[in-house]
Amino acid sequence: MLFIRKSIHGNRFLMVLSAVLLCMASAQTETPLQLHYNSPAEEWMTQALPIGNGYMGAMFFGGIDEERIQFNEGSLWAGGPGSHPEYNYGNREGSAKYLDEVREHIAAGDMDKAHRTANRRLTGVIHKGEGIATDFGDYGANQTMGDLYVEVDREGEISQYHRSLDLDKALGQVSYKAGDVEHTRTYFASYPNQALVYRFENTHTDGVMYRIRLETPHVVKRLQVEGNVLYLQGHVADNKLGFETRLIVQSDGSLEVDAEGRVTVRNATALTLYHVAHTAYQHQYPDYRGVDYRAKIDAVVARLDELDYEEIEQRHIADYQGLFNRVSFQLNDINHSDVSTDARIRAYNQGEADAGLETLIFQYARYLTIAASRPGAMPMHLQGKWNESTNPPWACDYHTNINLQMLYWPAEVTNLAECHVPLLDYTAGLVEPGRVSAKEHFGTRGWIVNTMNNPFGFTAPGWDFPWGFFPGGAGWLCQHLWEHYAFTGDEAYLREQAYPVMQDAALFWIDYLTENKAGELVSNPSYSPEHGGISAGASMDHQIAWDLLNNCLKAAAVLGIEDDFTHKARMVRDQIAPPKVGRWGQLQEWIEDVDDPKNTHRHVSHLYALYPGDQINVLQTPEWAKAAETSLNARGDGGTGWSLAWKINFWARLGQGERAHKMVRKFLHLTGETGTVMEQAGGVYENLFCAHPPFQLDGNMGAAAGIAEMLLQSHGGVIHLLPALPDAWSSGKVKGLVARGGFVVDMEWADGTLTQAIITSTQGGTGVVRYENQIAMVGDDEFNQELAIHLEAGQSVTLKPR
Ligand code: FUC
Repeated sequence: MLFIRKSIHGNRFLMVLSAVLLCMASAQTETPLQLHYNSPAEEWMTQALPIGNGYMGAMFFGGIDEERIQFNEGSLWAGGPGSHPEYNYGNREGSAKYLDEVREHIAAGDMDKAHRTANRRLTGVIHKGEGIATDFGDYGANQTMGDLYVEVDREGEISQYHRSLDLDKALGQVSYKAGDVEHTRTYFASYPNQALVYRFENTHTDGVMYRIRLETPHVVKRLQVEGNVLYLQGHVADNKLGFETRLIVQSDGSLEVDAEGRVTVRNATALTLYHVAHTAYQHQYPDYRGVDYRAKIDAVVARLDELDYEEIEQRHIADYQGLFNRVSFQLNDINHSDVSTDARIRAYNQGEADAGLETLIFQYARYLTIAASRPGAMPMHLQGKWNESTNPPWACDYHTNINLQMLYWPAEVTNLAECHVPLLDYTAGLVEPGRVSAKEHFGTRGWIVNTMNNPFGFTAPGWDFPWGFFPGGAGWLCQHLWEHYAFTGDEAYLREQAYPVMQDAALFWIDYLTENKAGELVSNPSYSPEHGGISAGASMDHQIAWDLLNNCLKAAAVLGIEDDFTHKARMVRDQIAPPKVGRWGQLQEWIEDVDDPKNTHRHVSHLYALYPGDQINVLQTPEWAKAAETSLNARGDGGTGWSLAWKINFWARLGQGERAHKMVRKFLHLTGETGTVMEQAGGVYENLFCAHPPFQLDGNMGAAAGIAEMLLQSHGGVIHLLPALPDAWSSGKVKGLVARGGFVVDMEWADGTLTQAIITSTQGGTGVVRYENQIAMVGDDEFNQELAIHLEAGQSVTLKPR
């Protein structure tokens, strides 16, 4: 148990000193990386600021008379086992027997009938009913855990208000003066201590009064204060998933509690709240329960008890900077970091150049990744770890037809491989339920997951087509397993965890693909994600299947495996319908040449092979790359937040820096739209969260991946330096980006030309480095566009341009 401290002021000097020392030690950024504002947040989605420790997320508003901190724990979901007696992981038993009928209608050219039959027979199933509070029946939805309110007493006028999120140290801060009294608040989320920490301080000689209460929309079993600990225990109404949130109150003031579980702290000059939460959820099919969350919280609290505030804060900063400081990125000279972030975005939208805002959005995505995805925690959902609703748009779930994967696009290249782990672990957990869905819905071996996935093993197709049909989700997730190896070189991981999961996903495609009249293997029936009608088949399926089999073969080669599976995988890969160029020079979205050149749909699924896949690239498959460009031009430069972000990556892969930069500018368009708009309204909010709209974190991550892709690419066996540098980024430096093969790349450039590149190998190995205007090793005068490098682990090479 932690005791209320009498005085904590003595440690302030130490705290400031240690912060200064830490800052000097890390001094990696030249200008502060900060989001900052001159007023409190009024709106959760667009203005409040996020902190997170991987497990928990919280949004603080910085209200003056009352602070609101909305909080989440990533495993609190409605739906799944227990929510409805017939919950069956979405599966419609025996659905696969209708596949032939659908195929017959397609063969007869009756696409309407094919779609109607598919929509009646092949869809997954949800159950609605009494006691189910979300729109998604027993599929459920991610849940807010609740809100913490802290009322703050004040006298006098408010002045000098400032609210910020510091990305260098992952600290939220609020400061203002009430009359002559200075108030400051600090918010952070500690991964090493598994707690959220909020600290309120003031300079009033007698201290002020703070009043604390917790609220939750869930069933409350206990809301009680014991000593200085506030307990809130409850469960989600429909599935009875238990949880506890615990708040430890420390202050130099006097503490009173009331029967409603409110705590009043009087005459306090400092108040520190340690906030811990866990649930009974366990990622284990079929029950998804089993964590003793109260014991877990006890253990966390016992560890907190051994440290004081300063130590906890320092441990947090050291842990965070251990990841964050791996990459630094500066552009040009102009920097507007002193302007409040909202005003800064507005000026940028008026056409002002602000490369610092572009580096900020890049680093913000890295901050958000660290805050929302740490080993042991759930992967990021549509809003990362921040959701204030019990019935959020799209269930705030795991969408695997772009969104979940995009959330992790920057993880490896921006040197946060550890943060990728929650997705990789989660994917492994989908195999068991996914096998049942593959068998019931497609009559195949292997595992699948479709468009929408909850954490309770819902791997069946969605409950309506076209949107619900997407067995390609599994193969796409497996790309992440392979990429984790490609960047880290972790062979044990590849052998034990990745390869078996990839291989099992490949079995689905080996069984499902059918030969068409042209002798090509096709996905029949299929739909291109959320776009167009039923087909035989959709190009994205073919590209994902090709990519998955190709990655399986690369993995098998690394692991020295050559067996019946690799033999079959090779045959199937080589027979899959390749990308096709259609009647107006476009890359076809379907095997049927039916693309509409006027269509500007947000999904650009048929360009998967260009990014994130690598079946198409400018150097090796220029005709397909040209067709992809034609398609991309037709789709236009608009879109939802994630769609704009995807287009940054496409243009970067096409080597077109100006166009990629145009998409960066479009992505940073400030929108006030918070409702669901499906087309052409994407951008960001004042808090720099991506607006689909509504808020979706995927676009933040996709944009950061795209920015990285403009600076460094490493697909297709080539480490390409500055492949898509726009004029607006004429001078700059970036350190710590990672290329496949485990090469860490530091680059500097001026006047649009590379001045130096240092490449360090983390694993030892060979690579080919490319720079369009030719490079040579320092000390060597043989300049070439491509240069082979051989490095031992830990060894570096310095390259210079011609
Ligand atoms: C897919 C997209 C939508 C949205 C949703 C969460 O359905 O088509 O645009 O991003 O996921």
